[in-house]
Amino acid sequence: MSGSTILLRIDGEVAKPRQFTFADLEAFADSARVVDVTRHGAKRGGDAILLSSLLDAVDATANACYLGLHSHSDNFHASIPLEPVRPRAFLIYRQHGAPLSPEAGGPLRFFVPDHAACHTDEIDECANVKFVEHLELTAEKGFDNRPLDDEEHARLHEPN
Ligand SMILES: Nc1nc2c(c(=O)[nH]1)N[C@H]1C(S)=C(S)[C@@H](COP(=O)(O)O)O[C@H]1N2
Ligand SMILES: [Mo]
Repeated sequence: MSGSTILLRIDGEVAKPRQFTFADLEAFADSARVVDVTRHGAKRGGDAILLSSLLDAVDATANACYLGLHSHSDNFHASIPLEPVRPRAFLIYRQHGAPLSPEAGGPLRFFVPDHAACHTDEIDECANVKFVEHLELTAEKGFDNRPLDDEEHARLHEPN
């Protein structure tokens, strides 16, 4: 992956849709960065950019009520209420100074501290979308194919 590869696009209910490269994420101020995400419960470590700082950069509109998290590479999608996660969620993008590895959910992984257990709430562990390429802000709940029960969940995590 080169420094100019686009890692993320943010669109939908935003005034200024934008794409971000690794260099763009590195250019955020220190106040936008979470250093060592294990302090906030993320198991695999790394550093992150706050969701709120990314949303400020695209100027999310007042109509933005849901956050769509899309991984097109493995067709995994979640749509969660924005307001409760906006101040605390972040996108993990770097580990040991390099882009986050696919093994850790990279190049970008969404993470909400204090998420609920899998399929017990809209904001659950399953919403910590790995390989996330696209954030889409919407007024209504959008497409979501997270597992709905234990059986579906077990099938998703089956080695293939
Ligand atoms: N892209 C993508 N993200 C995903 C998943 C997935 O299958 N694909 N599984 C989700 C589910 S159901 C859970 S419980 C967590 C598991 O995170 P872990 O692999 O770090 O344990 O990732 C979530 N993020
Ligand atoms: Mo899950």
